[in-house]
Order: sequence, then structure tokens, then C-alpha cells
Amino acid sequence: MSLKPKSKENLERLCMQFRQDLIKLLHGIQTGHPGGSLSSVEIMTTLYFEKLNVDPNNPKDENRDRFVLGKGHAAPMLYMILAEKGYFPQDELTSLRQLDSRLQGHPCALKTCGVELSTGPLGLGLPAGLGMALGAKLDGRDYRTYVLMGDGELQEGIVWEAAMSASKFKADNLTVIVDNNGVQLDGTVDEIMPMGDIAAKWRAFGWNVISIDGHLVEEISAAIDLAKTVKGQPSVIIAKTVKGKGVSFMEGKSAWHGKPISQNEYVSAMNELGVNV
Ligand SMILES: Cc1ncc(C[n+]2csc(CCOP(=O)(O)OP(=O)(O)O)c2C)c(N)n1
Ligand SMILES: [Mg+2]
Repeated sequence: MSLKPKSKENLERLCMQFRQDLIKLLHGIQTGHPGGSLSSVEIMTTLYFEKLNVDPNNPKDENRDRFVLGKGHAAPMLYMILAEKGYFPQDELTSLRQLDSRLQGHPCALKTCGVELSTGPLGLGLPAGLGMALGAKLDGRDYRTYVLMGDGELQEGIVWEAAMSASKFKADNLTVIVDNNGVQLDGTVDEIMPMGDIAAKWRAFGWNVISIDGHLVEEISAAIDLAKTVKGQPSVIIAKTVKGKGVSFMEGKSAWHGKPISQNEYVSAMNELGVNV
């Protein structure tokens, strides 16, 4: 079913709000990861506000859909979404990355309500997510598991071990979304470790592959729906994105993977996002 105009409008409004709030938050705390948070805004927003069957009032419901943030450094984006959904108070966001805060620099499932899996070491999201998906089958439950991964993260060997297992075990209740922004921590993916044709790689590992523009909420929504209809194999949505999307001086730059935002940069970013500061 295609996204209703009202839903599309609502998602796009939320995405703009999250971009503004993210820049304000990361400038305020002078730390954190803007680039990979900004590239995944539409993906995470569409999942949480349109697709995932989750309830902040019943966060451990055994039938809830599972979302795993493989690229754990995009934690600020996840936290903003969880706060907006009501998992914890909005005013706690400014404690991000502070000592003893519940909101650690990378998601911690033991401390933070709504975080499904502790991540940070790249690559472990998919094997754990596969376990959740296979667990659903063993328990006869119909929840789905979603794993969001970075394209640099795909270089981890464990990803491909999990990928071949997922296809062997026909994990058709598992959807991976690759935030395919072409950039990793200190360079482009092509410079650091070229991955070639990643769609062909996933296909060769037995996955159903769907390629989309990862900044268009209607394409993300349609791809998630399509993946649900595929039987007998897991699906991967390869979402073409721009690292740092929405703030021109951050776009496509590995330097903005993780660094403090200066006062001048803050003013310029906020102006670009339509806020006078
Ligand atoms: C196993 C492991 N190796 C290295 C790192 C350090 N690291 C953190 S983020 C990152 C780059 C990730 O790039 P990508 O997956 O493309 O993320 P995105 O571009 O979406 O931010 C690296 C190398 C890590 N967290 N885990
Ligand atoms: Mg990347």
C-alpha cells in the first residue's frame, strides 16, 4: 500500500525537525556523530513512525518488531526518535555521551528503554538480528526484525557469515537496510576497502535485493512493504544516501563522521535547515 499524502507530509516534517534538533544537540554537547545520523534520518523515521509495531508503553512486548542499529554510532538519531515516541523524556537528550548517562555514545540495551541491542562494534547487528528473526520462527511469532547497517560496516567478515546463514535458514522475517552513503570514518568506502557491486554481493548470498533512494520516505515505505511479501529468503534494502544529508558543508565528507560543531558552523547549519539562531 502506498504511503498516504498525510503520512508522507508527517514523516517529512518529522525528518526536518530531527535534523534541526540533532544539530542543536550535537553542537550543545560538542561531541557525537552528525554524518551517519543525518544520512539515516528518513530510514529510521519511516520505520518508527510508519512501519514498526512497537509500543513505548509496553516496550518488552514479546510480539514487538525488533529494530537493531548495527551502525551504533548513529545513536543520537535513535535517541531522538525514542524520545519523540515517548520511551524516555525529551529533556534527557542533553545528557547524551555524559558520564553515567543512560544515553551512552553507542546504544546500550541494558540502560536505555527502547534499545533492542547494544551496538558500537560494527558487524554484530546482523548476526544478533538473525538470531531474533530465527527466534520468532521457533516461537511461532510473526514479528519482523530490521537491522540498519552502514556501508563501511559491510566490510566486517561476520556480516557475510550471518548473510549466508540467513539465506540458508530462509529468514524471510528479516530485513536489512544498508545506509549506502559511500563514506566511512576516514575516507570513502572506495578508498578504504572497495566493496564493488554490493547488490550483486547480497544476491550472491541468496538475498532478495531492493534498491532505493534512502532520502525518499515513500520509497523507503514501499521497499519495507515489498520485503514483507517475499517468502523463503531474507531481504536487503540498499538505500542510496548522502552522509551528512541536509547540511551542505557536511555532505559526503568523512571529516563529519564525528567531530564537534563550532559556533559558526552551528549558525550556518541551522540557517540552512530553516532556523534563525
Ligand atoms: C569493529 C569496528 N571497527 C571499527 C570501528 C570504528 N568505526 C566506527 S564508525 C566507523 C565507520 C563506519 O562507516 P559506515 O558503516 O559506512 O557508517 P556511516 O557512513 O553510515 O556512518 C568505524 C570504522 C567500530 N566501531 N567497530
Ligand atoms: Mg557509510
